[in-house]
Amino acid sequence: MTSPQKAFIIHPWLKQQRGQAPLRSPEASLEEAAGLAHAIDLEVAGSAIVALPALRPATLLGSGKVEELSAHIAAAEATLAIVNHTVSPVQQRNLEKAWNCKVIDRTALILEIFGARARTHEGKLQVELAALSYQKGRLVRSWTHLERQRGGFGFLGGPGESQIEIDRRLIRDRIAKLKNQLEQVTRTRGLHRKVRSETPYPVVALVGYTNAGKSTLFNRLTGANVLSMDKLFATLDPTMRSLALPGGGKVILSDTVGFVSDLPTELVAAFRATLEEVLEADLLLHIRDISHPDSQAQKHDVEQVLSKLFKSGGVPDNVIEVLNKIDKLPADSPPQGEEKIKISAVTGEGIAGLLQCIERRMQAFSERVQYKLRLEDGKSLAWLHANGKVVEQTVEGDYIHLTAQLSPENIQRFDYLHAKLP
Ligand SMILES: Nc1nc2c(ncn2[C@@H]2O[C@H](COP(=O)(O)OP(=O)(O)OP(=O)(O)O)[C@@H](O)[C@H]2O)c(=O)[nH]1
Ligand SMILES: [Mg+2]
Repeated sequence: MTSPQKAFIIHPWLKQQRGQAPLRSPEASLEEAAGLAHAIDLEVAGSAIVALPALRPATLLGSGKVEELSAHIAAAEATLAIVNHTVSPVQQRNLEKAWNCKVIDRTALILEIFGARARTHEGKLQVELAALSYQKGRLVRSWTHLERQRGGFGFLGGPGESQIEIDRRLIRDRIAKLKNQLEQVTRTRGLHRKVRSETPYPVVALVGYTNAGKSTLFNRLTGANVLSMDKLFATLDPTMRSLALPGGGKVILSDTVGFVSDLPTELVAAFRATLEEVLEADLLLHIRDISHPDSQAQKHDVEQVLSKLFKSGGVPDNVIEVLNKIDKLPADSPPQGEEKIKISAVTGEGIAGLLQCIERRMQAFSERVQYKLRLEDGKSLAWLHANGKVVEQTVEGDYIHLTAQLSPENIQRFDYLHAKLP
């Protein structure tokens, strides 16, 4: 067995951020970066928090710091430096020269983890797309001044076409191909989803920060055997199983990729299809590791991703917060979230209450009704979407025909409201 690669982690801490009350301490951010490194089996040989008045365009950090760190990195015998920030291609090259080792930024690190984790065809396509989008952006900026002229052969692109243009085109072609393939996978998935929406089972999705315990809970509830481990981003590919509720109802439970602060935009874009599953769920359980020192900051990050995904400017109201890992809380810890659901996915404490809560919420979709609305009646349509589950919707002439699942109370409410509309 080869010994793990040694990495040195640097967390740049901007002085201007120190004025605001930060959600995470720089120490916590550094620790999370170390967790990310562990997730791909790197050995953390050393680390540093670097306080900065401002970021330097050429080297990110000040020259004195760069030199000082060079000695630390050498002493730690690290062959890789991870900078827990965005690093421009120019900065990366300069730092690599100064430190005589490979330098990667936070985005590249997360991409590496995702690359190592992807198992399904779709997952692999998504990660490759994200990695190429990242690379494309870097190619453009980093190579422009070292363009190599290919000269006039003419068979490797047009005469005089530079290497950078060829590379850029290859990447572009590959990206286009990947997007095509992904679209196909997504379409198939859409068909599956349609089949699912015809079965009257609502979908409940587990969301939350990475390592919060989503897969552990998923396994406990469904008897599945999804990999759960004490490593960030253990799950990448979504999994679904049916879950029988104590009152006899049934839902489809979905486990999926976790979130992390500053999720690279390339990844969010590439994982659209996976995240869309979350968007279409009837109910979201936001699983939180309540024993984590940064629990509050993690909640904030997850809610930000959710409100971005839903374009709602806030947390949608079909989200229930579930406080997990209560078995890890010290006995004398202050009570938190009295009205919240508290569980331990490991010991099973609180699970019965959670199931009851899911059941109660699912009654909102218990009756199937059909409506015919005027095309311009956006208000009624929006109401149905907000208060029930619209399973089918077709437009015919001036009318929308739709099938929805609603609670008996909401059917009455809708009939009342709908009748009153002009
Ligand atoms: N003590 C305790 N540990 C838990 C509990 N739930 C999960 N864990 C542990 O937390 C770690 C992460 O659990 P996972 O279920 O893999 O977390 P996840 O949310 O699926 O993580 P990602 O797939 O990375 O997003 C594992 O080591 C679990 O054993 C709990 O209720 N109590
Ligand atoms: Mg998981």
